[in-house]
Amino acid sequence: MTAQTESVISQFDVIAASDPQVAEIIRLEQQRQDDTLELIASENHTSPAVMAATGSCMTNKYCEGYVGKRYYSGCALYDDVERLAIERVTKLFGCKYANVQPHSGANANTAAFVATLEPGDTFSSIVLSEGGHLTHGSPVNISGKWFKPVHYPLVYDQARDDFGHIDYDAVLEVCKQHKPKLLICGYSAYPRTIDFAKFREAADSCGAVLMADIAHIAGLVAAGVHPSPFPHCDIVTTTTHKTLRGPRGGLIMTNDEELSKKIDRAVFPGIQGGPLMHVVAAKAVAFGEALNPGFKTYCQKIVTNAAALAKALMDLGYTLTSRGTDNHLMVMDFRKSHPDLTGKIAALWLEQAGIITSKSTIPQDDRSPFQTSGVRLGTPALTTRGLGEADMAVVADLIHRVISSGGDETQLAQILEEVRSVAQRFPMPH
Ligand code: DSN
Repeated sequence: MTAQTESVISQFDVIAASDPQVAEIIRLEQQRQDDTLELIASENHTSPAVMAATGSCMTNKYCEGYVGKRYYSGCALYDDVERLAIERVTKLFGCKYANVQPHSGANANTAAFVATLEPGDTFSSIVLSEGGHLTHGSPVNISGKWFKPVHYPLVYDQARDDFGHIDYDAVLEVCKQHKPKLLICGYSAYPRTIDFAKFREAADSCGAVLMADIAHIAGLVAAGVHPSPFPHCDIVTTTTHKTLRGPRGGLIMTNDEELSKKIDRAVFPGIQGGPLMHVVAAKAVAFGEALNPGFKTYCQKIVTNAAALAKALMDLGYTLTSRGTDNHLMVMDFRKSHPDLTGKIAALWLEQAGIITSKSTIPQDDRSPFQTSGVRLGTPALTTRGLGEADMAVVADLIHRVISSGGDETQLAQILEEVRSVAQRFPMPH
């Protein structure tokens, strides 16, 4: 029995004694996680220590304000843990200032907007359907309702018949023409390395604040496996629960003292009230874990696993956007190999076989975000469980058999059994 399973069982016993209904749901969820292969690029399995901190007594306290400046009594230990989280994360990313209070990546991004823009101001980003994020100007999000997005395009690579790479010339052109006050780089479904220096040049051409949303690649950046947005970017936002392997939450970093003050005011009292201090404590634990030398090796494995999975899928005849990956994720584009298959249906079949993914629009997709023509895959969670490069060929083969089954229930049930036995060979981390 792993430490994670033991800790879940002891927490489970406490919950079961008081609320059997909720305990049963949690037990089934642990079983689901144990028995399936998690390939959602934005998900991971945290350590038992991160989960224990999240479930600790630090959930009981109100701590509006910041270290040494709280609105409630009894916050001294919360100051200690928030200070520790800040010290660790600034060391981890090599920057001067950090706000560890955003409840989520979406809140971190909204706070960055509030800190740098007035309602109606123009900013630039990639559109959600091409790999951007809801909070980068979607018309249904506050970023698109209150501010004016101008989206820069991906470039068409004729030789590869592909739209998978950022068009850095177009970014510069958009900046010169529209003069955004904020330029955003960093994405949710972009499999390639981001050239932050090129974004700096574009931002400087119009005096824009340059913001990197590294939610997906934060762990890789911290480990030095992806180039750092520092010193090029003015503001760096991220989540803490993806490749960084911490608790669910957000984070904002900068090297600029004035910006850091604006960011602090934007987070609290601008858009949030009391911080989730149990989560701040868990962030401190996760940042401590990421400072360990083993984290670099882990992130290197995430990337080599992704490269191996991408190669295996392409060898099986699948098309990936940008024709591969440099980081932890890849997007399967079914339009050529399976023109009638939507991402929605593919993700459903995969789930029936115990392989958990997310449907994804692909650049130039003519299907809606509810249907999509692709599926996004990532290797952080599999790598956490200890799967290696050789196992990626097995995973690719399982995916291929699911897609080739055409949704046949009998075949999917057989594959589910095989997935379970693969998953059981790789118990949760401890
Ligand atoms: N929902 C996250 C993702 O899947 O990429 C982004 O917030």
